[in-house]
Amino acid sequence: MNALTKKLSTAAATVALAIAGTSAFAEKWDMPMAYAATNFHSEMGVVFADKVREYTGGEIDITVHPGGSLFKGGEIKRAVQTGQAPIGERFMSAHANEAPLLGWDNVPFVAASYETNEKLWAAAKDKVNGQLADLNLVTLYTCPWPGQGFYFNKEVKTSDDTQGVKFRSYNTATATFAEELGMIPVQVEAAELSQALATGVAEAFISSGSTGYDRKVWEQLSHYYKVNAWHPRNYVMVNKGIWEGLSAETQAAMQKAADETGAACAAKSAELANWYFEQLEANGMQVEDASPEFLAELERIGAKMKEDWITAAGDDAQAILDAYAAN
Ligand code: PCA
Repeated sequence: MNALTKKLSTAAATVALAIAGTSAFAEKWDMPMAYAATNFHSEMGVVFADKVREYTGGEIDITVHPGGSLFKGGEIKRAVQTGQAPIGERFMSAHANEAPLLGWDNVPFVAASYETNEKLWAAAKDKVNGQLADLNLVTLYTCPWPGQGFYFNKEVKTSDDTQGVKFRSYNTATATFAEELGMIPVQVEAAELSQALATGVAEAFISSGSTGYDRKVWEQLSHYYKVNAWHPRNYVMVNKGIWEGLSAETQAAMQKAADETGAACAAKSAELANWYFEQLEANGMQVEDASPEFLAELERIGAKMKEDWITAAGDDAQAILDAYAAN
């Protein structure tokens, strides 16, 4: 089956389900995911699919397509919104250019640990899910990446060393961050990161140890600076119309699978965070804390980005930060 026929057959299955409005027959769902098959997010996607099969008694049969193989990362949300794929996974803050509130987990230094990130999600959840519902999406679970830090091909002590560096960004906030450091941002999906580094399209980026490990970036890069600026989340979403066509029983079974998988995925992320750094080091990279001077610069930029986010996302953003601060 080529990609087009695959998409068409998924669309046909989706339409059939929407028309039937019932859960009386086994339904095959393709689930596009953006990251490497061996990445924990993708492995947890498979765990989720297995649980859904089990808890729905085989009624919903999800096939995971990792690595942007069915739809590229940047296409997944639209595919699910339009029902071309009934379910999919995407990096939430990638949508912040369209809906600024969805950048809630990408505000530097607001929630720099797993624990505080969980608290921030608790404060943000209802508003974020409401925003996604407006985009015709129902969130089933979210899962944090390890903390974000900087990769370079040289030692970097302050922004004097970052001027003119070609920087791979993964959303508008990281592009802004790069510009504030005098770098030149270019947006590249994780699936294309190794190629971007190998061809010189990018020579630095911000991410977790996880993506550096997946993409073997030690082949081009030498330094990783831990910053833990934020823990951005992926989320698994379902087309709202398709979700509403499921019986309450099927919805509950899927939500149970999602709740269990979301918790397991967050625990896995925390468990692997340091292991990834060890792998970067074992492959010759220097993994260090950012210098106090560089960190102070990043914190200054972060404070400005927080204000920009509140301006862009409005009262809801302020309400999320207030609720977070109150807990
Ligand atoms: N890895 C993803 C998003 C955040 C992360 O840690 C990436 O770099 O695309």
